[in-house]
Amino acid sequence: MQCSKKALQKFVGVAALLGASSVHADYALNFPEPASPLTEEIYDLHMLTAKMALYIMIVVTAIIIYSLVKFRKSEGYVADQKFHEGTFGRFGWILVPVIVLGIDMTIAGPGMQTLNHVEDYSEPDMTVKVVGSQWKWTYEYLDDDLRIVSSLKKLEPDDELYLRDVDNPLVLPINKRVRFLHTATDVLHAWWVPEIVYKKDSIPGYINETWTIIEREGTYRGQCAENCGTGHAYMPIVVKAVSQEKYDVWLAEQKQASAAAAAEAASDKTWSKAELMSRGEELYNKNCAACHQANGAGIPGVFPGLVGSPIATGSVEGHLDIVVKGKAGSAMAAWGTQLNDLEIAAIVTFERNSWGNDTGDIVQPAAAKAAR
Ligand code: HEC
Ligand SMILES: [Cu+2]
Repeated sequence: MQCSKKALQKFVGVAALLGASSVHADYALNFPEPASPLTEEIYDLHMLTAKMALYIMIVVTAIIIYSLVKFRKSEGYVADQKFHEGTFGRFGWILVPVIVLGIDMTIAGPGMQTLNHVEDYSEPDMTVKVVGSQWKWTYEYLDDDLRIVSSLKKLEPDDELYLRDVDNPLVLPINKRVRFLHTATDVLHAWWVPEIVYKKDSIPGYINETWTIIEREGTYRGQCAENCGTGHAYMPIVVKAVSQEKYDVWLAEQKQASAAAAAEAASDKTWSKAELMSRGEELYNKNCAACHQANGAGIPGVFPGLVGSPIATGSVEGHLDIVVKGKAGSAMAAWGTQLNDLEIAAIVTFERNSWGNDTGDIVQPAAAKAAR
């Protein structure tokens, strides 16, 4: 009795844990409704194989149940010792593989066709380069000279979109053929949005290609599908598909904003410490806190703390150097390619005057420019 009581306690404990767990998932019986011709084909293929598996299961289960009932020993059934001499016993071993092959061919036909469509690299209407990094996505609109950095939106665990929302979604027009070029800056990632596009790995130094034509306006969500380190769960994907008109308006706004930011960074204004600190804090939390932590303490043994660190409290040049150029062979990226001079100056000023670091240094954009 003692034992089963313990087991019961364990069960109740696990059930309570599961019940209290605040992480939500979309529970549905099937895959999400596809929104592009190719994902629709893939979905149909899935339905075809699932249906065939179901039919086979029904037939096999029926034969097993029938045999168990019909030929049971209590009915006095005696096993047929001459089965292999009958016609079925002789030719059944040919018949069964023929049926199996027939089933395989039925799947292989549409399967081949879908594969051909996956590899159909016709001329696109627009191209987006999708770059995976630990732990965010960067989208480069190659036809429009626009870059968007998309990272996890911090939400409370009880929020419906916890771990599924980003600050800047990828915005795309519907009914246009979009080509995605996939690559990564550090380790393998995979950009996967099941409703609109199939999955291919993002590999540092290589370019992979996928394509889509989104047929319905809407918000489509996905996740990185290649285990890429401790922040793997923190790089969700959000694609917003809108009409061409809305897309054009959005694009014009984005271009204007990025031109304004570039002009601001290039101006030879001297920034005050307060301005740099407030910008720096925001940028630090967005870009650096995933590894170095919001309190600057880092994660011992993995990501160095910046509190009193030799570089963050040493020479300004050394500090700018590692932020601009990164550290080869480590997770520390070269931020010079992702942030402008003003942004780098603000972050470095912030790191040098926060969490008890009190170098008093005010780093101006010109210094960041010189460090490139
Ligand atoms: C993906 C994780 C990651 C992110 C994000 C990241 N870093 Fe780092 N950082 C590292 C690692 C790892 C090192 C240690 C590199 C080495 O020396 O091997 C490091 C080192 C540093 C150092 C030197 C610390 C010392 O004293 O050794 C500074 C300064 C720094 N990072 C600043 C930044 C800034 C600024 C950002 C944001 C713009 C940032 N890091 C974002 C991982 C990260
Ligand atoms: Cu990833």
